[in-house]
Amino acid sequence: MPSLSVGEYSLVFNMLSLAVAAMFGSFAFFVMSQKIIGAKYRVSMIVSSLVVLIAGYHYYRIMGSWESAFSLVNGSYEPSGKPFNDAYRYVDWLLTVPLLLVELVLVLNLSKGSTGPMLRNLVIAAVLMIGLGYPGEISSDLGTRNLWGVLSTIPFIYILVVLWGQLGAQLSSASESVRTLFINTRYLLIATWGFYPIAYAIGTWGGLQSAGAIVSVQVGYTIADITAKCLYGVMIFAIAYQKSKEDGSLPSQIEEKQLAR
Ligand code: RET
Repeated sequence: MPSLSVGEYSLVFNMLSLAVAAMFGSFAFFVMSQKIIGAKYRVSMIVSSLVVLIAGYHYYRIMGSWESAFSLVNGSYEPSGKPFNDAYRYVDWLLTVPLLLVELVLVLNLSKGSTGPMLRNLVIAAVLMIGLGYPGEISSDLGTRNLWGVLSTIPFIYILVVLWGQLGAQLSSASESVRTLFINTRYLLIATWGFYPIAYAIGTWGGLQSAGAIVSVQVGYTIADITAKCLYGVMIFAIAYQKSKEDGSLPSQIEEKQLAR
């Protein structure tokens, strides 16, 4: 670990703290939101809640690890000798990426036969993507980082192609408002998931183990995680709400029907 200026150290610390707040805040919202959508879509929101709860815990631990990896000496943050634990992030992705895939595929509400095999392939690809990325992440050798980075990109592209196609296939049958939501989800998916390899590449090309590279990678992954988990969950909620409204399964609509009887 290099030594960091107070500004560099604090930028990462404050971003991690923001992530903890965003994850736990989203957890509360996703739990409560289940009451106002149709029963069919609730599993999606339960999965969203799980994702942000797991991530909130991991961010809390990452923050602790960041704090103990440095100590303030004469106005700058020097490495304390305790390693900064990058494994929290990867273990977090290992758990949350498959859950995010489940969440998205469920809200698509595909036919029973096609959901299972598609999810299985996506989850295998996600595990490969993360498992292959980790040896590169913890290496400070340029060649090793590039090799594992490229290998990890293969399953990454597979996931994006499948999801992009599946979301696209829904467009023709969806109503105008659900279609807009799907189109936005597609862009959100590319923009947020695409951010991870970019942050990784900055870590590789921005001067291995330099202060700038380490700070950029941490800030980059944190912004990507807040978007991919919290904002994404809100998009899934919006789709679930709109679809429930259209098929008349909103709890408020059911209540009205019962009153009218
Ligand atoms: C790595 C290594 C370099 C190559 C690629 C990567 C992709 C990581 C991704 C992570 C997504 C995480 C999400 C978490 C949300 O909970 C591993 C950085 C392609 C896409 C969506």
